Amino acid sequence: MTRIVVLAGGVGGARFLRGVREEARRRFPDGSGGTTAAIAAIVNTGDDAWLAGLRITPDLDSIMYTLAGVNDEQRGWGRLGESERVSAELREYGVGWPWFTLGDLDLGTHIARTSWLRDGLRLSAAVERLTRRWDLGGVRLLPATDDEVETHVRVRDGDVDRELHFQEWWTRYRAALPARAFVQRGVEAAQPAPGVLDAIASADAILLAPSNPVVSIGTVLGIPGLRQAVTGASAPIVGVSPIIGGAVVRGMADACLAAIGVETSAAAVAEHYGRRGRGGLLDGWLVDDRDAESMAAVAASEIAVSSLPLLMRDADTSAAIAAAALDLAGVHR
Ligand code: FO1
Repeated sequence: MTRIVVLAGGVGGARFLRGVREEARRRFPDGSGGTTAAIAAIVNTGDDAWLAGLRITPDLDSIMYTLAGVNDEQRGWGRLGESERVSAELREYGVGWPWFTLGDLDLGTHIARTSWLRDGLRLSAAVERLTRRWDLGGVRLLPATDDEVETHVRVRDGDVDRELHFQEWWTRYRAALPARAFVQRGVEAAQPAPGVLDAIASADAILLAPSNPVVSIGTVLGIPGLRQAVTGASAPIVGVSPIIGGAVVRGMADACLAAIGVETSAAAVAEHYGRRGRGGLLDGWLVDDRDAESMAAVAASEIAVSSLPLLMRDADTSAAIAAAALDLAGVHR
């Protein structure tokens, strides 16, 4: 059985995982439309928050809804056919964040998760129960950690420094307040969630989804022991550039890159991840055709590189990217 591990954040991670699943079905068919491959997503939980008494886990939910086929493809988050009657009531009561909408169907997920957490389940157990309801086509979702590690953003607001929860910076201020630093609160005491280290150790390929390199992939790798497990694994590590044509595809990832002094380019992100064996992660790197000029720089650091269209329009384009990543990882049929 071929084991594929994907480190992922929200929307980019969700679309890429849909492609990995589709390509696995083609490359390792099980004869009934599924795949014999085992796909495990190790998902960022740094965007998570307590809101209106509920535990919200945006990246896990984006991936779950997308793989279940019930996601709002246009908006990029939340449920298809959503309504917002409860959130209107919450706003009237002044409960929660008025700039962060919890849809009625989405609230079903948050209430179920929170009730299980209140019963004493760990996040990974709650995720397992939530995903049991949907058919994710065999993809296993693992939170990077069960511990509450939330990303906060240190911003300069006028002449004062203050820290905002990532979601406030991202959704209320649209990342417009210049970020001076990202802080993962509580990360020192955090541990990888059950199953994470085993999945990494037994992987045949480890893929970095085209998610935010700083607050998604970076946060996953920042969980103590995780980066070492990944760089020490026997599997090749291949990343997919989240930068296309020198720009980010969606979201405001360039604001995050700027905050850590990384140029918004396919080559700069590869350099940021670094060459495996030289303190970095990458054995391979996929760039978009529009960034083909960056291939020489990446190849110069002995990272295998190939180019193809990286805009994930649909399952086919996403599957083609997954195919290129698996090829670069040397995982063939
Ligand atoms: N993003 C927004 O821009 N506005 C929202 O009101 C919003 C609500 C929301 C509720 C649940 C959820 O899981 C995600 C939500 N998001 C919203 C997206 C969220 O900020 C992103 O999915 C990630 O946290 C950033 O990658």
